[in-house]
Amino acid sequence: MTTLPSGRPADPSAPLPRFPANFLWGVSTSATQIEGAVREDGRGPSSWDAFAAEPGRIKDGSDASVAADHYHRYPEDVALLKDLGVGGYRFSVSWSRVLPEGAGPVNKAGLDFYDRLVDALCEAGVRPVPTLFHWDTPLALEERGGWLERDIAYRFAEYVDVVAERLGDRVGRWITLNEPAELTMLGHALGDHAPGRRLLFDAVPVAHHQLLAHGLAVDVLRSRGSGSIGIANSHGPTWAASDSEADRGAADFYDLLLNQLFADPLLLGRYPEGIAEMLPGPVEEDLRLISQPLDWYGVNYYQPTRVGAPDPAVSAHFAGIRIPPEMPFSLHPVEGYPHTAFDWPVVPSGLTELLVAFRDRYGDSLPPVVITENGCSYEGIDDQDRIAYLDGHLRALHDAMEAGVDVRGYFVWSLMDNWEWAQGYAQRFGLVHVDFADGSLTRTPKASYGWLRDALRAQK
Ligand code: IFM
Repeated sequence: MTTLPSGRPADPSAPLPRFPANFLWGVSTSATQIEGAVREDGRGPSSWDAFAAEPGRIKDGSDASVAADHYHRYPEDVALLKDLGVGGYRFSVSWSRVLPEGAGPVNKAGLDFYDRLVDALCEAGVRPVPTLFHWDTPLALEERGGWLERDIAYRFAEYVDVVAERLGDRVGRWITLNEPAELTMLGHALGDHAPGRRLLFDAVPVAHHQLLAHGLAVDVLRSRGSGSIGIANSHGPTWAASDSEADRGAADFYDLLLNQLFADPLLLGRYPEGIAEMLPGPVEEDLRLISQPLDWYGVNYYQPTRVGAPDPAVSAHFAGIRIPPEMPFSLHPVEGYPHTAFDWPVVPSGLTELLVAFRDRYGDSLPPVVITENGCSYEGIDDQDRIAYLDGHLRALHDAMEAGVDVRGYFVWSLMDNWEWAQGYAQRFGLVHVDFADGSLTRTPKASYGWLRDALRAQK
């Protein structure tokens, strides 16, 4: 039996604690990572298509042009969701499938795809939970400056209106954006993700423009009658590498970048000190839009980060991310915990710590929380490590609820193995194995799929 770092032995055969009867159980995916069909039915190119075509950008040299071919195989995938017994399915809508140029003419065939998917989900009794933007910026907009330009927020709102008009009669819950922190930091500050810009702190406007886009989208969705809107932000505890003042200062700064920069404007209507002066435009006015009340707050949790003062010897490279020496911090290994195949530390108690800290920081301004992503990369179909991971994190989530955090749902990342961005097909996050090696893309439910199905049945 593995001992999980919370100090509790993981015994995934022991029943999970009971979650509330109306708790929403689900799984998540995103368009670029599973759909494929990138040149079909009028879809326009995205920033990730262009990025993957640049030599050396993707670890295994792959691209997402076929991915898991969900575009054609969605009926089989919906059947897997139904059999799993989840109540919700979080997927993303590809902006460039709906508006190939990012703005202007609507591609009816692209919208038809999501219409069919939503119908199939409703028919299967699975609630559709679309994310309106999961990193795949239409290339035409990217070439005009993308998220560095304020204009993109308004184009996003127009696109959201098109999607909401078509799907709003069957979609009850919307997610505006996925992980704006990663698009800002990995895509624009460090250049490891599309669009590959290395702007360091000049990337901060990208954060603001995404949050503005979120606020405008909330307006649009409300005007279309939606009463359930959230965002999926990635958060994690930040641990100082040592007790030294320098390390604690660096950890606080990292916490500000990863957590407060994206949560404070939404939940408190202000930016954290130290950032405000880097922001463009009429920020005060924008903040009124950005901080409109949400129905729930989505948290993607994977791991805590150990942070120290700048130290080129430590973090020239860490967990696949290059930290340039100019950054005012270094990232250190989180030792004493198991690690996934992606080398991410497995720290279930970090989820409890994070949620309790959020409740303490935001108090009544924090709406009910939904865990919109949590999962791990492991090889193999008999994935006992993934079972231990999910079991440990669900117990940690329950601990947070017992400590008084209002949590209403939990979505596993991910339904199936997929294209893990700059890592290509090397990292497998799925409950369902996809055979990329022989090109058949055969779906095979893993042991974790069976475990989750049984766990969900036991909750009924
Ligand atoms: O695959 C990603 C997903 O697209 C966003 N959140 C983290 C996942 C694992 O890296």
